[in-house]
Amino acid sequence: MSANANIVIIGCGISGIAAARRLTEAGFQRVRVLEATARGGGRIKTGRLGDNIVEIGANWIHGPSEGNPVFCLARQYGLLDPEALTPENQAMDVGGHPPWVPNVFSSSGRKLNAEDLHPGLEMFFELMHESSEFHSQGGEPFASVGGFVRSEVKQRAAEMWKDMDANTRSLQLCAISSMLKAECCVNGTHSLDEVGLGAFGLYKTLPGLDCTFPGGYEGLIKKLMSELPSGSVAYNWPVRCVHWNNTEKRETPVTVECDDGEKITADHVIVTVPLGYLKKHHSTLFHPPLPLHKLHSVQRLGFGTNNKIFVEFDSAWWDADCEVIYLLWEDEDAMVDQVPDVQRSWIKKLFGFTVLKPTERYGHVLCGWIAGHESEHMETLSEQDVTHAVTQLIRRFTGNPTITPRRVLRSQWFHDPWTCGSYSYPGKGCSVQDLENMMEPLPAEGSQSQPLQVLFAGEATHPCYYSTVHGAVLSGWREADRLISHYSSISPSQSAKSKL
Ligand code: 6YU
Repeated sequence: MSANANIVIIGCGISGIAAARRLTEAGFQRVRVLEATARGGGRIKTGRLGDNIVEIGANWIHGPSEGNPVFCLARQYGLLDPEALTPENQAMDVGGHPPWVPNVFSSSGRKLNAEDLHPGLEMFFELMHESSEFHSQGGEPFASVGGFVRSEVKQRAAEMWKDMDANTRSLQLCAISSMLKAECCVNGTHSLDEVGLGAFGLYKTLPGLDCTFPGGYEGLIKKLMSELPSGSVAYNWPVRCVHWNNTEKRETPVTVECDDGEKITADHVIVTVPLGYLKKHHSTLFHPPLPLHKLHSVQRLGFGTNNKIFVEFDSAWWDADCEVIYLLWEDEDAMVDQVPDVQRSWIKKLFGFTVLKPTERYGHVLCGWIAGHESEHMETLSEQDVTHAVTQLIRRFTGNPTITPRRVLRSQWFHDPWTCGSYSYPGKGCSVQDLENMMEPLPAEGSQSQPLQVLFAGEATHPCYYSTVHGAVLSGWREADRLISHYSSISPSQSAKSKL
């Protein structure tokens, strides 16, 4: 093992932190993390809304059970509520869709009976399940999940709902529009028409009912970082370009050029920047440029926006047991997940709210969810404009013109220059090969140059847990392990010679 290998990690999100910890624990002594911003954690970011702790970025541990490294770390550090630790919670297998208690309000100011929407919701979830069963085999009937769902609903509704009265039927279709918008948030995409049907099933869920961090997700970052050697992270240190395959200095094949012009030489660089950043800056971030097959995968994979709008009230206007509020527009029976005029009606893209629980901890706080270009437009508006739009929306749907939020706070992930969106999804035409290309180190296998010069981690490089915190952690460990096994497979004499 060469403790002397000089390793630079770009990005101090959880994947970079996971890689740095694994390497330092294995005895590597020259590991440096370069982070563009003034903080660690990246898309794990805890903020405040008045006295409340709120998550600006990642919210839940998806599938908190033994197979989830985030759950295991959080448990080890004592960061979870006792309820999340129970065997019952870990055993619940909800396939990515927690069975939340809903309240439904419609655009004519009525509170609907959620039971009345059962046929529409049942059909929708059945189709989402079917969408995940194509497994990139080719020959799938539609290119996108959106195309498949719409077409199937039309066919099945004609048969199964033929005896339903027109109003009830229309309401089912409006509910499906609302669910499509919710699914855009889950997938971090503008529209399900952009999510590839063949690759949709690549995403795997873990058992366990999603749980949160009572003290904030960033508590996990603090714990993990406290175990890194002091001084290993350089903040406010954006990287401009990774020069790999250096020909003149063969003993240090990579030079990392920073924004201030400083050049850092390295044996290996682990790139963990978000896919959104990579899509925008790949041409300047790598010299020589990324190989074409890798670039095409960067382009084919999707990276969209999902934002939150937290709203605090003096009292609840939803039921005490309610966990999610769906907003159903009565003019949306065409199964739409995009609005026709983004500037004027962006707020129609907000599918609804999740309720922050338990009430004793948070008071009356909702989290609104909005994805896509409408969400990107929302980011450009002033806080007053967003507050006004949300207030009008809630007054309209509840039919109560006096409801007034106490505080509002929104996230702005698309305009974050180091993230450029929220998280990745498989775009149309994507396959498992694209995710494999994403994680392939440079230079490609078989090259005569020094191996493992540039490695790639981060959520968008995980083959089945992309878009999640646990996917990011596992990707960081994977690339650290790649280097660890590289050095353990070369003989000590070779290793020492190459480092002296
Ligand atoms: C999860 C959840 N969650 C909500 C929202 C967001 C995300 N996720 P990082 O970006 O963290 O780090 C990179 C660093 O690099 C960063 O610090 C940069 O500043 C730095 N950098 C960039 N350029 C640089 C340069 N040039 N030089 C130096 N440094 C540079 N995940 O598990 N549970 O509830 C949510 C959610 C609003 C925005 C989420 C959630 C995603 C995670 O936050 C994310 O994956 C990881 O934090 C990424 O870590 P990283 O290290 O890779 O990058 C059925 C089905 C369909 C499939 N999808 C379903 C899954 C649902 C996903 N759920 C998301 C939901 C929410 C609500």
